[in-house]
Amino acid sequence: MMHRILSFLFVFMLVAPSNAAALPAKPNVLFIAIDDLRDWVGFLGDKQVKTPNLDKLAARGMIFTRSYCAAPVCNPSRTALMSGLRPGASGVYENNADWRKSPAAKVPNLTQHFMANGYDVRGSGKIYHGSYPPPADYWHDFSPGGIAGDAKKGGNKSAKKPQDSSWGYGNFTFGPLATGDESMEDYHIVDYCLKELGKKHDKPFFLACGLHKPHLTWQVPQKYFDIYPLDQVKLPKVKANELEGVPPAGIKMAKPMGDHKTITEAGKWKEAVRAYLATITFCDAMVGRLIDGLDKSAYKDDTIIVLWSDHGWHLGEKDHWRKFALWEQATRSPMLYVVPGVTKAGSVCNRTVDYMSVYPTLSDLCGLGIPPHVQGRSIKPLLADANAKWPEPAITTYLHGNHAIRTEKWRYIRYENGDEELYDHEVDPLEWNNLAKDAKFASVKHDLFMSLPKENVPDLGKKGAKGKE
Ligand SMILES: [Ca+2]
Repeated sequence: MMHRILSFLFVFMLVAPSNAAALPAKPNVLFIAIDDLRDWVGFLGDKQVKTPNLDKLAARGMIFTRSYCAAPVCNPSRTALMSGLRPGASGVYENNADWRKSPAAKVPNLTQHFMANGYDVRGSGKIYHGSYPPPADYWHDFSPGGIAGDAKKGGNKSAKKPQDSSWGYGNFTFGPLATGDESMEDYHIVDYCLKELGKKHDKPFFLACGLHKPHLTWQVPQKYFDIYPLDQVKLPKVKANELEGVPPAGIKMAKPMGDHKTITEAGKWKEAVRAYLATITFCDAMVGRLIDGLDKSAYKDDTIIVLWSDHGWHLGEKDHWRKFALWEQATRSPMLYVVPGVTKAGSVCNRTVDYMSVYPTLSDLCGLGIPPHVQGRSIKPLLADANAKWPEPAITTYLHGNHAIRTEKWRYIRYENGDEELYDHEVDPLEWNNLAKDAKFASVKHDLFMSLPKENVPDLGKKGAKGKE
């Protein structure tokens, strides 16, 4: 019997993934933040997009099929993740609120917590929202535009002169560029990180890489557009009346007479989707460069990789575009972890998690302790066992007093004015059938209602200004 067990163990050790090695006491952290990437990645089952590098990375660790932002907008999402305070606790609900003057700046943020615990903390690119860079003492070193990018006045992320085939209005501009990858700011942000990975580090490091794409504008080199011939591009699945059953507060968020009207009347829906796909694949290539660099470095086996995108994106579902809403498309975004000695290669977790978990999880994995102000919960038990018990819903907040609660079965949206939506994801993954008014679901709704955040501090945003995207 013992012989058989030993044989089994021996075979298991032979086939076990490389991350079966133990988690080091002070692992390094490679923290990859992506901007505006919705659930259109191969590893979450999208059949159209090409994300070979992200898929390869995902296969090394654990993906989350139900991961959600704390807020469906850059500034509040990132503020919540980095500070550990939900929007309802910080008062940062939109891009118009300077988080540096909010309670979120009065608690140790994630990078400060790592600095206080002996880590060398560096980064480049978009980690916090661009309008409100954190004070210099949040990092040992930080380069907003990456190597070479910083040297150019104001970086080089602004819209480039597009080719004739481009189209757009405001920052909603897309089209191929005649230039190469090196013309993109993200290229230089990755370069910064590659340089750090190539150095000898005496202390454990926390290295943050904040990529700007696929945020608008969707202007990337031509080769990424060439991957998606226009006549083969598929639009998201929508029904004839997408806003049927959506209450007034939801319609107000959808703004059907805004982007949707402009884009559909111009006949640009398909081209817009193509440009988003192209920009995602550019982002994927940048992640590929970064991970290749890690794999060639001395830190391949003792570095935790976490990758997350700050929120999702609508491409016409609910007659809505961009983020700024509480439905599945705006709130769901990819998250994955590769943790040596903890995650098994190719594992999939279907529990509902939101990004308030990132701060406590990284602190937990690195043995730093979790500061008492942090509102999320460590998902280390899930990283070790995808099926571990997890009673928490994912919670997303947009503007003051509006929240979405996501469980494995339900999405419940409660707006500040009392309007409600309830969707059963087992039968209605596209959220077409609002059940909130059906008396049959009163007790379901009540249970979900009890999970709503109790704290809704006043909005610190500048009145009448939405803030820069
Ligand atoms: Ca964003």
